[in-house]
Amino acid sequence: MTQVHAAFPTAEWWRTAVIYQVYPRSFADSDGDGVGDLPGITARLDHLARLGVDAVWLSPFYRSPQKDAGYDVADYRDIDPVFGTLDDADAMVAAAHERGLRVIVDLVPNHTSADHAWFRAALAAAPGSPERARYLFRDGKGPDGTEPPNDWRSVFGGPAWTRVTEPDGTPGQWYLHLFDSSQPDLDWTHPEVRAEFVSVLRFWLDRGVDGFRVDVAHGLVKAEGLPDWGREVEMVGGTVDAAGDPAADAAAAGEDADVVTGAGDPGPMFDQDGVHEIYREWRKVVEEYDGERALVAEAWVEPLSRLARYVRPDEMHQAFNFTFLTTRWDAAAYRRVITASLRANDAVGAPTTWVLSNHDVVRHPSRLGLPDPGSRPHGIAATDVQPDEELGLRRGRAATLLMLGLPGSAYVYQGEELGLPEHTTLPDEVRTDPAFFRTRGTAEAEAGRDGCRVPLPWQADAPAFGFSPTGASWLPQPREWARYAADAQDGVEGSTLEMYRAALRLRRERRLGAGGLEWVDAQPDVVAFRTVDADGRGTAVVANLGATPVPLPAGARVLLASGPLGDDGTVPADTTVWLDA
Ligand code: TEU
Repeated sequence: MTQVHAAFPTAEWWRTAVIYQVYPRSFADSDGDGVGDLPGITARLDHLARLGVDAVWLSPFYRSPQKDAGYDVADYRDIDPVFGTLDDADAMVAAAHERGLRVIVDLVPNHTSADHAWFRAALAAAPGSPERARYLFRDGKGPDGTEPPNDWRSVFGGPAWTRVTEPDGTPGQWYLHLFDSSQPDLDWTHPEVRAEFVSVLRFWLDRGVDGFRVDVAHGLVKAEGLPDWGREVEMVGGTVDAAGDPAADAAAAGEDADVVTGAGDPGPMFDQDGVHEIYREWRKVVEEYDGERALVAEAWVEPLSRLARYVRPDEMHQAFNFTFLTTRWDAAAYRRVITASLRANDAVGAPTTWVLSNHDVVRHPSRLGLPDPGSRPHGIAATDVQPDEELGLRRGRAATLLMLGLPGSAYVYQGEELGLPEHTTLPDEVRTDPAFFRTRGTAEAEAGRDGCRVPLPWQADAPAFGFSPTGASWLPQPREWARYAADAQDGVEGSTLEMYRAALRLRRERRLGAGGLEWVDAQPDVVAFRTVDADGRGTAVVANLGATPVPLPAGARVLLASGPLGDDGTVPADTTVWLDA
């Protein structure tokens, strides 16, 4: 046995928390307009308390034209009418706290919406004006400025620059947007931008939120002079160069290059050293408040040792582990990513986080049901190869028990506790993701992220499966989802919902989040580790990622399994068990 991570006795909540991601549009709709809202969330908080999570993170609910589902914020201090009011937000936070659930809100500092008062003022003002200085306006290249200022591409496809028409009607300057053209990037060298976000942090801290998930945390600062890059940017799974050789990037990326899923050079737009200064300032702000408020980095940064720079003692508290999320269904790959994650975070005294699904990626049961299990397409359309739903669910449950047994903090994306698959046959007419529109008809065409954002099924027999009182739903739910409905799984032995509840209960009772981790010798296709709490109580996790059953250790007492075990006391293929050990 090799110990790679030591147990610790007591800890701040964010070191071990299981955090549930609510995607407000799609969680629960109280007023029947087909879009989820804050009163809907409040009314369903008992589901989360009963599930046994520690905290809730909500994707953006701020005032927004919803061009990127709320990640385009027009007013950081108000709620979009589609989601409710500030009073509804206060009521939701209070109701969560009454149930012992902490609340993390989403902060989107890299860009505003084009509808934000600052950007409207910038458009109305002249080149070189103070109003434009808060964003990244530049003159175009070429004799008439008809070429973009540099060669950067948007993460959602197409150029990262859009040309404006000046107030006098002439073709004018260009502004930078790493995402949609409706999401102009702020200039974080500007003191007003910095001051504004500290003020926004305080606004929500004063209202009692427990922390912030920081969107595109690696993007705020750009390299001086905005130099050309000569490459495409693809945030998830790192960067892919023109020659398409991610392996070469990985080899160059440092000591844990073997677990890098493809990144190397982050380019002049990401992971610049200057971002860390911003988070040091924010850390000081949140520490002025009581109650261990936390900052979580959404930073697609690799290798893991580089990501760990965001969670140094005076910066953020957690960073999403996307290297784990993008790991293929392969035991050796899981062993490597787990070891590298724990080592990198232990080196800076931060907890490791674990995540399999969120609102940007194909749901993990569907990814694991693909011919290349665990690969990560940018959405799945009806014309694409379809995942094997049954196999995917089996592996998805096994992956979940593997994840929830690990020390540190884990994220659960709404609906994964129901075993929900991706909606893989949405018609193009209902899609809303800007990545779909910006890549449409190109060689890089993406179905986009709508398929993981379909409203939740609560009741098998109700209109819209109980998502809304009227049966309205902003995206259609597959008819087969009746069998995934929460009420169809409640109290049903072996259901995915009951598996999540049992896992979270055991995780809490056995303090798995604060446990150490030692690898147990096992067959090549098996991930097996043991964790021991501060009182010496051990739990073993055995995940069989191979094709043949493996025997349980002699005398093992099974606590929980992701699927039926063999009559002969074996762990079948694509199954994880937790053992008292
Ligand atoms: O995501 C940043 C990001 O990396 C994703 O855009 C990712 O590259 C993309 O989903 C590829 O599949 C954050 C938010 O999570 C996302 O929802 C927003 O669209 C984006 O920022 C812009 O705010």
